[in-house]
Amino acid sequence: MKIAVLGGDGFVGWPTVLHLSDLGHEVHIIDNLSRRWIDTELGVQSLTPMDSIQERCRIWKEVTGKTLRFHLLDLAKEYERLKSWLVENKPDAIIHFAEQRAAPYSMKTDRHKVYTVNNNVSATHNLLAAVVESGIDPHIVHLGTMGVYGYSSVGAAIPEGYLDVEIENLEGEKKELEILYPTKPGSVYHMTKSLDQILFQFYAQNDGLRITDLHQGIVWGTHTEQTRRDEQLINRFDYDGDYGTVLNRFLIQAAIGYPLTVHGTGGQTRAFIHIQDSVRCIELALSDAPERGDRVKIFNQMTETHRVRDLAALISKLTGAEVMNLPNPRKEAAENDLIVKNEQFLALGLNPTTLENGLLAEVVEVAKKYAHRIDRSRVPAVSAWTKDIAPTVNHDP
Ligand code: USQ
Repeated sequence: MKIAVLGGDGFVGWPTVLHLSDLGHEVHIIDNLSRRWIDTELGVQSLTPMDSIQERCRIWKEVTGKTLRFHLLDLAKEYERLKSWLVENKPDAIIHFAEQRAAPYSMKTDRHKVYTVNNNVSATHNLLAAVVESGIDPHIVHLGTMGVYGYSSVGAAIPEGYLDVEIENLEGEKKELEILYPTKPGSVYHMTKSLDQILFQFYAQNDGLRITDLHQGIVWGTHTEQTRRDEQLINRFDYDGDYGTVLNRFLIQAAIGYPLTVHGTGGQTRAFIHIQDSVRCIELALSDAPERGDRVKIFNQMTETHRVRDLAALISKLTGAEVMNLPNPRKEAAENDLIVKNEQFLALGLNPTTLENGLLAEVVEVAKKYAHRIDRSRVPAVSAWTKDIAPTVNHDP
């Protein structure tokens, strides 16, 4: 297939590009390199040293003989260029990762909220409008988030996107209705992914676009089979308070002797997936495209759930790291349960990589190798969800 990977320079985008290219697909990366600009804005860098995207593509060609094409294009701002690109290139599939993906970054200031909404919602809508206008029929696969569901503990499993409900009509008769699972986003970032769902629903129903939305959990790990092949193919790896995600942060903190930064009681339960499974799920989703006229296909892209304090305890046991309970900079339930259905990917053949010591240790090793690149003062999470929440102070012991 000819596949366009929008956001192909990012943390999940890059390993996906390599995975799909390795499978023999013709892969085009479309990216505005905004994630690299945000590094500059925040004054932090990936733990791992990353080459330019052009250099990464050159190395991949050297290692495998396979060509990756890179197109510098801003999806949210360059609508006409996007449309022309689609008309000229007619991709069979489009993987859409091109959104600002950090919840803390989206809550930093009003400017960051506005940027996240403008960027994410425009990127998605521009893509959908351009696909309709260009008359092509690609399978659009979007990377959404488990966070659209919210984390209220109702004691029931979260279904894959849709909920069957029963309502009573005016005659008092019971009627069945299938609805999108009600969204309850916990940040402006998660809110944009909730808005994306409505855009997808409309364009699937109105224009017959073929769309798959992947509700992904928190990704952990860094290497995939392909990024391991050459030092210069290495994936980016975030440790800072805005972009670093919880499990990877704990592993990096353990590697540099920084106490594990548990927010509040650590009673938050979240869904997780290893980066290797993440790229495999994209492959599986591509193999199971919806037909024109189908509703949006929604998968829960996660393999296991864990409570934050249990993860901290596990890593502490593994590495001897200290655990530190901090005031939570976020507005979120202090404790929640989470049960998630993920049968669709299992039925398609996903063999989950679960949290096992070997892979956890591998991340600690990577972090130790590049520890000299870490600025410890950037480890605390300082973006507060509301003005009355005091930002977490620098607690470096
Ligand atoms: N947390 C800590 N300590 C830390 C960092 C986080 O206790 O040092 C807690 C947070 O308060 C939160 C939980 O860990 O309760 C998860 O935080 P996170 O930063 O790992 O994940 P989140 O902000 O939800 O966002 C990440 C990705 C996002 C993706 C989402 C999937 O950045 O792109 O959509 O995970 S999900 O969480 O399932 O919505």
